[in-house]
Amino acid sequence: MRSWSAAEVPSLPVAAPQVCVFDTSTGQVVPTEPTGGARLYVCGITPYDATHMGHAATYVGFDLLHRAWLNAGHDVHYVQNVTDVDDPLLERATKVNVDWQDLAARETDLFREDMEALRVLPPRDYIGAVESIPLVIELIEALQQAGAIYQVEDDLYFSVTADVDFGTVSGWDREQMLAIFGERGGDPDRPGKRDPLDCVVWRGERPDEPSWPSPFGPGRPGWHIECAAIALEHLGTSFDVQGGGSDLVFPHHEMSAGEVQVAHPGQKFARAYLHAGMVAYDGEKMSKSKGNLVFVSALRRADVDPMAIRFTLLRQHYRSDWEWTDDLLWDATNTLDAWRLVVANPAGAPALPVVQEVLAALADDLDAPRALRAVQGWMEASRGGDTTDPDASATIRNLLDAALGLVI
Ligand code: 5CA
Ligand code: ZN
Repeated sequence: MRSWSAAEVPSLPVAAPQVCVFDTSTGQVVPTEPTGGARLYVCGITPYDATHMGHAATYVGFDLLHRAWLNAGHDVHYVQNVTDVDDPLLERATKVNVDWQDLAARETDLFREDMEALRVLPPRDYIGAVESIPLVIELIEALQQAGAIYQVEDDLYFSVTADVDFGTVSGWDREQMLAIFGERGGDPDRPGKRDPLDCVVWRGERPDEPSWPSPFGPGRPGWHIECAAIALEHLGTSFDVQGGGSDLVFPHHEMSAGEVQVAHPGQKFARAYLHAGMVAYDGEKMSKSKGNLVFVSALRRADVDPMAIRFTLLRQHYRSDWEWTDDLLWDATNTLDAWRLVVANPAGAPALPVVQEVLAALADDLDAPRALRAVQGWMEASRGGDTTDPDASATIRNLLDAALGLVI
């Protein structure tokens, strides 16, 4: 699939330190140690509605990792999927009476525009589920060889017990898993399953649903195997970071990891699993299914500066759960205006210590709020009359752009 275009990343006077991130599977901040380029997979959208602030926060969060690695001198191989065939997309297309492919294409285009406006650096490989069906079939065949697949009516299931490490991504116990599996696309109560937690990898053809031919009969891919197959093909095993929102910890990331690890015994799926916090609105998680949404595209149409949207998102730590309010956006808009007035003067307080502090904050589990506090301190010192650094403003503007994707 076509990705979107990249904003230029200015170079900085010093390199960023080694990037450390909070890994869900170990519950610790761990150093990333990319060898031969950093490899990142982030779960992409299911394109049945426009990009909301929750999506935007997640992708801006991982954009900080992308930028931190670039600033540390790594080449970054970033892969993202588009779940362009799945139950929620087909259900919405039927409900609004549009062709599911047209709906997916339209919403994916809008997502690309939103990402460009927010200066989120694009993935090198932007890959749809539909175009990856041959990869999914290949992975299911490998899992069959490993004895980890069985059939229930026309559907194929992955046996979670085949993965000796099952449960180590989320760290959840069975009870927690069973409590949530049904809410997140699973079918724990289906008769004929060997384990209630087993997940569908190939869904046999149903009337009025799209299907593709396969050695297992016509059907379509299950959700988790889509990301497993795409990540495996484009990044290999043991890539550096698997990412997404915290709603994907279980079952999605647990299952994707299990499927790859059973097909490739002895290998890890990813070295670290990063999860962004959930953005709420009106007291509940912002979600397409609940309809409590603030869309990036709607704000853009209302002439809101996309940098003010990005600034609002950056003021929250990527791992926190928080609630979007219009006041946060207005406050970010006012602060940006004030910052722009300060950098209109080329001279300011010494910039180099700020560069170092911002890069250190981002290398320490992508702490954008700490980075922004350092910049705020520089703004106050400069506004207060410290003009000892004649080119400080240019350095600070480059820093904001390179490290935080903010153009002021
Ligand atoms: N296509 C799958 C992933 S393979 C999917 O979850 N799509 S999605 O459109 O529902 O979500 C896209 C990304 O946004 C996921 O990483 C998800 O975790 C994240 N996300 C969804 N809702 C929120 C929210 N309210 N706050 C933060 N992130 C969110
Ligand atoms: Zn995914």
